[in-house]
Amino acid sequence: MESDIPHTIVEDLERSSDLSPPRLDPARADFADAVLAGFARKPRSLPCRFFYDARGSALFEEITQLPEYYPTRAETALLETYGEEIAERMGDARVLVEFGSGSSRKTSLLLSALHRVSVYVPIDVAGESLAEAAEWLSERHDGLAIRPLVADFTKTRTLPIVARRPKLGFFSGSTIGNLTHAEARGFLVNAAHLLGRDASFLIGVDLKKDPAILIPAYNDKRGVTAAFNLNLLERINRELDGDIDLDLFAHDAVYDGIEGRIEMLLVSLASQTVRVLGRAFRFAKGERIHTENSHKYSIEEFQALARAAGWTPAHAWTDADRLFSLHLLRLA
Ligand code: AVJ
Repeated sequence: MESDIPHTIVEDLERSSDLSPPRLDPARADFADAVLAGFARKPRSLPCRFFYDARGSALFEEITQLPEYYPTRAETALLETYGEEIAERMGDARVLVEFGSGSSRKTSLLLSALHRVSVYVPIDVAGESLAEAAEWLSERHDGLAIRPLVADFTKTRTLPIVARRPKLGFFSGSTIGNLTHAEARGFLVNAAHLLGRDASFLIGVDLKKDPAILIPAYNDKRGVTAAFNLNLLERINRELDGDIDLDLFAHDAVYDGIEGRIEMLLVSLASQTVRVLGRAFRFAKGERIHTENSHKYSIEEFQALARAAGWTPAHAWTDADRLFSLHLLRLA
């Protein structure tokens, strides 16, 4: 049978008799498709959205406490220092929509300053942490209506509450850095549609800086980021009948100065064959699996990207060490 599947992959697959994946629930089917496609592709890759199962979300919360990982502390300090000024400039909307909300811990700071907001719409793929965050917030913000949306924020086309305008958007933690520049632009264009005319959008953006600061932030001494990255392989073993030997893969984080991004990788420490849902994939020693991009921007670069997506940069706040920035964008 002549096919356009490259020879090496046919070899990989030949050892597995049945090509059709077993019947899986939608969430696992999505994960299975991404893993089987990612392992069949060269270079190999796995989408970073699959970091956030319950264990991954817990490990990320641990990362935010690490001495090397400055983004969360820097952004929280900016919200604490400029919260009132930010709220004033954001205007008196009633609805706050947050993309990739995670634990919503920083959101509480913003909500405390946004006195008129009565409806909060957190969007996140991690259903468990979304529910936990909603409960945590409702204990702290009386009368706030919370409408969680379990979804991939890059694919969200409608919101649970459409009527009310203007809306405020919040995208924290520099999660926009996970997207390529083209994807980030597409996301900002889509967010404009979702938030509607007269919207204001507050976005956290990690700033370009010395790789000597960036690389340890993604490869900490205690190995928490390594565990966060390797958890992707553990998840394959847990959910997709994988037989991956975790000791035969290592975490790595490199800085690509041309693209201006950190790349997280899993490196095969041996020539080996791993199985996922009965399919075998051969890895050479030193072969890498790409698991995450974390793009860094200068203030000007991010403002140019926002303009290209139809937003008007209204203001930007940075900390004294220029580690992190918060951008207020408006939609005319
Ligand atoms: C949650 C996506 C913003 O890219 O800095 C932390 C995730 N990856 N350590 C980031 C992450 C490795 C984080 N974001």
